[in-house]
Amino acid sequence: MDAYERITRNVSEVVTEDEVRALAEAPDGKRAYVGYEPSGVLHIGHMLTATKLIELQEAGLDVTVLLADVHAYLNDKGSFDEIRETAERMKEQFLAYGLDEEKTEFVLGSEFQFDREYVLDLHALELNTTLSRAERAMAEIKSGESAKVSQAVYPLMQALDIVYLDVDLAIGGMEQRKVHMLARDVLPAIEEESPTCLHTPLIADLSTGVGKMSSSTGTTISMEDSTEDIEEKVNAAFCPPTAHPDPDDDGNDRENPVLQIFEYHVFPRFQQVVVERPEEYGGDLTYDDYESLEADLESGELHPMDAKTALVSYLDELIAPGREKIQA
Ligand code: NAL
Repeated sequence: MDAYERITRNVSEVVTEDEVRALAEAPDGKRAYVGYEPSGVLHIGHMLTATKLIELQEAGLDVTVLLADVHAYLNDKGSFDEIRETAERMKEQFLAYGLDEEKTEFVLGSEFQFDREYVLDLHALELNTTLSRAERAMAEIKSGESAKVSQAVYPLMQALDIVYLDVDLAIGGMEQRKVHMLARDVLPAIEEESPTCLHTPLIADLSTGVGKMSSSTGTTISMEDSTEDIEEKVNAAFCPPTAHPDPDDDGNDRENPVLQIFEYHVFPRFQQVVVERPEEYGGDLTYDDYESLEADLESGELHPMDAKTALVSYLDELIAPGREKIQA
């Protein structure tokens, strides 16, 4: 795999390809970053972008993780003091997940977002952005029903952070794409360059395969889960013997979340996946890439139950170090 393939592996969107190709040609000293609203415990959505950061570190990039405490406050996630406390715990969990300590810089938003110069630049962006544009950018991020002024400021600060953290590549889930597009449009008001972005896919709800997996509406997997919790959730997951299930009764698109977790979480971190089976059922199956596992599930060679059992043990291995940190 060349550097460009590795950097863009498993991403849903590259903005723009030419810009990422230029980065891939000279990754040394280049910096990628993701921002997270601090919450006490990492869940599978955080882990998905963290896996991408680990791949980027392997490709030679440096990484900044922004613990976006002020953003979480603006998005109504609690008192500022509570949020600050959870940020520290989150950092420990990211390191336990496998981010390279030498190549990762953790920054709290509040370290620079109250600086006079930052605040003035923020006001410049406010002057250049309509309320409706800011509101649209936040549609897939904001918590609560009614739009607050704080939620219009939020995406502008996210855009400005890209300038202040001096990063070359912004990473986020697909729900961040409208904020990044806003950033590409408004930043030229204060900077000459627009940020290059990579967007990672969203994983479907575990039990239905519809929509996005989320802790607020359904089942998610987090670093707090015991092995038994993971077992229970994965065993109950939607896993038809296909990667492309038909729409549900209401006509909603569906995915196979078990396959998605293999593709986006397991294969990027393990050279090889072994599905253990008793001799009488054909013995162990060994996969060097996601595509061959998917093909075997579709052909019936690999039974969904055996795929789930293997998924539990790989997910557990990924989560175990963070779980120990949480319990310590
Ligand atoms: C991500 C978030 C907040 C601030 C950021 C600043 C720069 C880059 C990325 C950032 C959190 C993200 C979320 N909006 O929904 O969790």
